[in-house]
Formats: sequence, C-alpha cells, structure tokens
Amino acid sequence: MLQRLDRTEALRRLPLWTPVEGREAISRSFIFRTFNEAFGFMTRVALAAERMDHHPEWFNVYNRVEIVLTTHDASGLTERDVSLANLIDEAAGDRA
Ligand code: H2B
Repeated sequence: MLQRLDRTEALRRLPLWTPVEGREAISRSFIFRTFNEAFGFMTRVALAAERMDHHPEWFNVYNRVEIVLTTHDASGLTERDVSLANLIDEAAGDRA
C-alpha cells in the first residue's frame, strides 16, 4: 500500500511547486522559448514517467506546460510524486 505524504511536508521539499486548490495535488508551470523546447521537455518527462509507472496530469499550449502531480492510487501525495517532481525539475533545467 502506498504511504500518503502530508502536502505541506512535500511542498517544503519542493520549493518550486504549489498546492492545487481543492485537491490533494501539487502543480508547477513552465514557459519555454518554443514549442519544440516544450515538447522536448515533455518527451523526456514522459519516458521517465513511464519507467516509474507514475504519470503526470499535464496541459500544453505552444511554449507553456502546466503539470499537476498526485497519486490516484492513494488519493493524495506520495513519495512517487516527490520523485517525479524532482525529475521534472531536473529536466526543466533553469526554465521558469
Ligand atoms: N500515475 C499517477 N500519477 N498516479 C497513480 O496512482 C498511478 C499512475 N498509478 N500511473 C499507476 C499508473 C496505475 O494506474 C497502474 C495500474 O499501476
């Protein structure tokens, strides 16, 4: 069984992420220079997410990517979300 994490504690470890209102979830938005950069980032994240069997909820328009993380199987946040968020932060480099 997946151990749920307190969201405040998870966010303390993920300073670039913010709480989603009304959901036990966290989010981060990115602006890239071009669609190619945004989609390249999404491709790297997608391949890593598939390896982890943990998948983002995300939205892309042109150079903007919005990501929401939660663990559906636990109805809240778990270490898997923190791991995926760390991986996403690394894949984004210094993008806002
Ligand atoms: N991704 C996310 N974000 N949360 C989950 O609970 C989850 C997942 N569960 N990816 C996995 C796949 C589950 O559906 C399969 C059956 O293991």
